[in-house]
Amino acid sequence: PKAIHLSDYAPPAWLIDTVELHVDLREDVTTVTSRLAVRRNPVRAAEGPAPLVLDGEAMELVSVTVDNRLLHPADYAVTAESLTVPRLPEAATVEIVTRIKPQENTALQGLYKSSGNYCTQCEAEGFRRITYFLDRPDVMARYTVTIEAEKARYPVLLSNGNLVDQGDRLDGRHWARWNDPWPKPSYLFAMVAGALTQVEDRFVTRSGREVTLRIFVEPGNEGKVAHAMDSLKKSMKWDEDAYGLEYDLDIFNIVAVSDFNMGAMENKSLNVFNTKYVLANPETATDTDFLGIETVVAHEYFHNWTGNRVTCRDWFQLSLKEGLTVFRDQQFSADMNSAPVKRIQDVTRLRQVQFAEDAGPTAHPVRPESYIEINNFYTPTVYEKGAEVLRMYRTLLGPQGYRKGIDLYFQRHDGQAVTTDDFLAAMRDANPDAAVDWAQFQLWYRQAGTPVVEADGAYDAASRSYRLTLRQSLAPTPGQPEKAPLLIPVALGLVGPDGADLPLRLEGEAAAAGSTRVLHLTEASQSFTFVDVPAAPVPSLFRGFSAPVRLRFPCSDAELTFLMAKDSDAFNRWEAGQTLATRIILGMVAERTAGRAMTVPPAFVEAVGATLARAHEDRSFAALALMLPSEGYLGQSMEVVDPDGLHEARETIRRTVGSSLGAALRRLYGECREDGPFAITPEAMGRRALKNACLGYLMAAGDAEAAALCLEQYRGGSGMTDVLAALSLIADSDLPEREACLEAFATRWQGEPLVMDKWFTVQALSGRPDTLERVRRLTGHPAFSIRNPNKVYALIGGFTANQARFHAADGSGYAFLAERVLELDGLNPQVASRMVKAFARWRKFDAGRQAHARAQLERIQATPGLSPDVFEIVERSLD
Ligand code: DPP
Ligand code: ZN
Repeated sequence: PKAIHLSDYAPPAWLIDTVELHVDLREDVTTVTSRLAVRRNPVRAAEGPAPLVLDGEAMELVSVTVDNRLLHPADYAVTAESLTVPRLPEAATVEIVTRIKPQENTALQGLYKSSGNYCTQCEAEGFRRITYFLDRPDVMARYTVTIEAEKARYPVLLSNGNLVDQGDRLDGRHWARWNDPWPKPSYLFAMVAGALTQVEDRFVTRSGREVTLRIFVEPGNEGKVAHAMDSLKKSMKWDEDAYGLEYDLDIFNIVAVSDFNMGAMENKSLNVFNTKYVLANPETATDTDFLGIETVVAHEYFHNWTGNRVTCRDWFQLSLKEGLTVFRDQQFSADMNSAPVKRIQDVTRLRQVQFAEDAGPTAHPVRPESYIEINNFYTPTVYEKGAEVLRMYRTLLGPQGYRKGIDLYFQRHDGQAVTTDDFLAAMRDANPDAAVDWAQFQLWYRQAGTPVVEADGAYDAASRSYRLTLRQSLAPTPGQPEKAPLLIPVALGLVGPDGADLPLRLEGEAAAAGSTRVLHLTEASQSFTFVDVPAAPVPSLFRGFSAPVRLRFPCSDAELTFLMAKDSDAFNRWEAGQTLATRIILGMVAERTAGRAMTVPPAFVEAVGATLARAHEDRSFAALALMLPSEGYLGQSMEVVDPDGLHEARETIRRTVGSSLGAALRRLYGECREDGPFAITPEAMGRRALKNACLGYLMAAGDAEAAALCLEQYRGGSGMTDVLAALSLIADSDLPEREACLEAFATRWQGEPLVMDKWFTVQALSGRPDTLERVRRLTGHPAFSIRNPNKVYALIGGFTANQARFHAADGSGYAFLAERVLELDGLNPQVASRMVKAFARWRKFDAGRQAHARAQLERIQATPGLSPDVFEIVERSLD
């Protein structure tokens, strides 16, 4: 497989103005007839007449016709990846007939079958598995699509845009024709044919357009779409209010399918969703699921402007639409729920997965420079770090400056395929007075890795001044040995002895400005002196996590406890607790390594006690404050990751807190029990989260009373959030009821695939020593299928997230994963590649584990016929 480089980008030699697609669906074979109106791209005219080279793979070519003249096979050339038609006039109508077998498509890219229904996934390069095409995002065409199928089996026929005509044939078949008036790249094409039921609603846009909203699901699931529909309407309204963006067609359709590689897909007016992000009721879905649905429905809807109306020039620009759209869905969810809680959740995820990516062999910039397989670049860096870059624009320009930039971006680029540089230029040009070095800011797109910021502060009582020194550094990443300093927005406050924010006046300024302000760290090392500081402050740095960096600040445990209680910035109150917990857990691991007993400092237990005492102020926040950093995230702070030490230390803290604060935890648990009807509101979700956090500590302490509470919650729980929280604790325990509970759950929910996914995950995440054995056994369970991505993510993905068990010292976890990757690669390379990424951190572990991991990576590498997807990740990992 060959690498593709950003620096090789050239505009297409040909353009396609219109596509008329006819798709004839039959059980044995599907025939696709595609009529393309092509013309030479004027911007490439100087180079002389280039042949028309279309992308295409995994299909059979039947015929090629140019301007109604059937070509002889000698008149064109076909390879495994392309069709070349030489000697065309300036413009032509090219008709291509191909045959495909969607029923045998296990890769779930292009046209495939899920639960007997036809659906498509074309991003990034799936359209070339349906017909030959210029399958690149800078070729935008108008589509007219006719779908023909047997009416009884496939009563519903959908594509993008508007239904313009339909009819029945005499032989029991029927057809429907759809036209999409908006030019679009092929990756946004979609079609669906199947036996689906629909739930309908409507939304009136602010300028009065009536939009019909439909969600299509398999019969029987109609009762589980209300939350998704509600989320869609909220998203449509929010985008009008927050960004001034309205929907632009009369129909918006969502189809839920159970076999889907990603979460969902933003095809123009025909979003295709993984059922996981559509179906929910309180019996089957957790609060996390409800929030996930709200976010993903919004995300895909928001793509209609950020992605569809303005799309990417090439796939190196993926973050142009994904980073921006993730940022938009984060803003939306923050507005619908609690902003600080949402921020804490987003940062937790960023650190857990993106910081890990940045620190390993697959590190890449937000705008990558090269790839072998684009599917490998739908990453936390492109998505989540990309969203942080958007957030930094807003932090630097303020809400109004940011909005001006967004408005200019749409004014300039509506209908175009553009780059992250174009986006930056719009932000810059809309804010000519902003004191931002844009060339330096652009480095956030170009440099991989997580910057480290070291801070140091000194208070001088005599001059009443506080001097803050910040130093930034960025370690080398693959292909980038040298790094330049970044423009890092540092939102900070100075907290006075009574907990109030002190006024912030920098030396040389006339007056103080606010209680939080944004400093621009632009140099490798820079000092800032604040004057008129009445007493020694505790600095609160990177409020709201104002930049995606790792902060090192040598403050005392007492200062952290102070910030936990007093900081006016909710994010930093949480952050102080996390920093303290991290420090203590790492200290305990060091004690264990030195052969000493691990002890939990009483001050830490006291700090947790104080959090419990304040918990009623904001229960969702308290639940997050009680959450210890994950073992995976803690591992990122160790020179050599010690998975067993981390697991034991973390469990020891949980046990100690559970037994020392048992009474308070039980009281709080009782207070949080539902006293009204079940509700999906931030308030009710906060109650449940806090209650389950308390239950977790109580179970860790292992007393009989806690076990009884947990079993009672499992058996009598109203709603999946409580049932699953209890089941996870049971699955992690030695309770004699354990097996019976797990079995009862599977019996109860065997007809609900999404609930069975949870059942697989709780077992895969169990800290028990027999977890791998159980996971192996579960791969043979009737509800498991290696062909269903959700099942793979739930069981295999769950297991690789279980640091202590996956990284077992004997290499058994690695061997298991390698077997599954090889099994998957022949079926679904995209999913196989996602799984193989779990090896990427292998060099962070000790020599013994490294040897085991290397052996498995080499075993995969040596396997003939590897997909480019897995090949690329393995190559990088071994590099
Ligand atoms: N389906 C993916 C997303 O919406 C890729 N566009 O992010
Ligand atoms: Zn997206």
